[in-house]
Amino acid sequence: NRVNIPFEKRIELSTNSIAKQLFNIMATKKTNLCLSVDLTSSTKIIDLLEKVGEHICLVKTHIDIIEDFSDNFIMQLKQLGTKFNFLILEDRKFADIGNTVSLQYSKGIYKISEWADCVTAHSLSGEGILKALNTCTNTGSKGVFFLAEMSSEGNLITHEYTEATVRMAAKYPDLITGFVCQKKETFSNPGLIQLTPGVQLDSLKDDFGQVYNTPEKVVLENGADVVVVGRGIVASKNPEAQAAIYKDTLWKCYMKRVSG
Ligand code: BMP
Repeated sequence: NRVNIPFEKRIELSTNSIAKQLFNIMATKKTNLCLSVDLTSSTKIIDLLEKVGEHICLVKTHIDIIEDFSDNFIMQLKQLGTKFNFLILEDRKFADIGNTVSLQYSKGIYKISEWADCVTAHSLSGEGILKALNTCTNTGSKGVFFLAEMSSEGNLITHEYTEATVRMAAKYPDLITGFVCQKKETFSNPGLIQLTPGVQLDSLKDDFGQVYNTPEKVVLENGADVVVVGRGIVASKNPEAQAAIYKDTLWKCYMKRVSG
């Protein structure tokens, strides 16, 4: 069962270079925390990452919510990634036809393909989206977290949709880093990474349908490898201390999972 195999061993089972890097970072830094920096000010994001960079393996951005976006911000973000050894996931949730996605990925103001180690994409529009992301010219290695399930209540993803998404991903072993999903049964390939959002220690939901689970539930029961925390850290009074708490709690759950 993939969830009982330690990250070190899963490195060699990966066929995507970003998945290999991420497993490696998690094993070395002993953290499976992904911080979702859903802030609208680039200076606030940089300040926050200076404080919590040591605790995270991955930072997840929504680049289109930033009000003072600049190329300098990207430069600083990349520098922090190198300094603290974390990767960058742009949570763009591409969902259009392949041709449009290839433009959204590499052009416009954000030029996502130039700086994001990996991106998220929906399977809704079909395989063309993966073809497009796969052929886009990009200097380094790249990865895709494919949306197989969502955390929000009332979402329209069915069991059949999830299964078809996992089958679609299997055709692109070089490109797929893993799945954004909620359950351990969703996929079995130990070379792929389960990225699970919807985690908070102090809250069960928000006002817009987000559903939160505890670290224990998502890591031990539901098979999350990398756990996404946004407001649980970002909106707390002391993000630095909170990030350390989430990191320790999540890592303990992971250790329990692989040793038990
Ligand atoms: P928060 O922990 O503040 O609820 O943030 C969760 C983050 O994860 C958001 O950036 C959201 O876009 C993302 N997300 C999610 O909440 N559920 C999903 O199913 C997929 C996501 O990417």
